[in-house]
Amino acid sequence: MCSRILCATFALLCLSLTPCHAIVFEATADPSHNTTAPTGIYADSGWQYEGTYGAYLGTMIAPQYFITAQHFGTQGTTFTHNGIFSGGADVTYNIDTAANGGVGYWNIAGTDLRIFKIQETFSTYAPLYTGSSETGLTMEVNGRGGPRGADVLVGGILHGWQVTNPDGTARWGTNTVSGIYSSAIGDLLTASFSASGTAEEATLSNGDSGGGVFVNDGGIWKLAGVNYSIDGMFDTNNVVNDGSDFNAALFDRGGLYQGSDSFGWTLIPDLPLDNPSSMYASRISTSAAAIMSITMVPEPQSALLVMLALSVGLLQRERVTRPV
Ligand SMILES: [Ca+2]
Ligand SMILES: [Ca+2]
Ligand SMILES: [Ca+2]
Repeated sequence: MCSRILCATFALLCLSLTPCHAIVFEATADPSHNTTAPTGIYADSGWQYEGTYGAYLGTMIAPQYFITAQHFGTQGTTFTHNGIFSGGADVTYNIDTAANGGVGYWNIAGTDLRIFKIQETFSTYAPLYTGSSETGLTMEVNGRGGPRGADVLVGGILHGWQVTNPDGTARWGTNTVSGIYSSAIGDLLTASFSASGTAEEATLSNGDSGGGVFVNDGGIWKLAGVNYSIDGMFDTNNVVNDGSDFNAALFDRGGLYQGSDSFGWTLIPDLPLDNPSSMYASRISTSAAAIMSITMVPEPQSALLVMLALSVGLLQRERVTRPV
């Protein structure tokens, strides 16, 4: 769980976005749904690159690096590629706490992204999505937050479900990237919680932060985002401090108030067309260069090759320019 102070800080920056918030499914309330590796068209769609970092998830992105979110703070000194993700035994790696001059991690400036280095070497890691065409792509999303909670009714009609406290169980779901939202903490991928969406339509809940969002780029699933937040909060009234506000996954926000007791409430009109709530994930592509400047350290072997090539070049130049 992130601290209330950090949550408040981010709420200020992001206005209506509520950070630190599991995968909630549109089609089922079953808490054991999608708690094992995806199969069929979603086989190997990203789940295999996830691992646990404290109470949260991170994604392996290079032989010695994983990426996660900043806003929940540091979560200990290990990262585990659990058997549920790998299909094998749990393997726990030790974080290099002296990395980056003793900081112990790298923050990608202007974003919620954070990179850690491990002392050992991962057996697998995710490719990064570096294009700019995420919108409209099918996405797979992973998290360890709470399952679907109580019904949210407007005039007796179901509009979605409240989110619950994290249960620590990793789940995967799917959605479609609906757009890019430029925020104070960088570009965010958005995806709406659609009543008639993807086969495993899902959105985020409390505790899903840090999990990876993957898109299918011409048949290859690549890391395109890191879970950050959801729309919220919601209320059935605009009376402040009566404790009636809640966080929710809504396929229709119509008829509910959105906002907060601190910053005020806005009534969302209840129209015939659904107006779903969205999830937000820190966009990888706009930070890909910054990420790779940290993770793409030259291998000793290729450095040696560069040096060899350089000396050959120097010798040749010397030979050419030497008067005879
Ligand atoms: Ca959707
Ligand atoms: Ca209220
Ligand atoms: Ca409606």
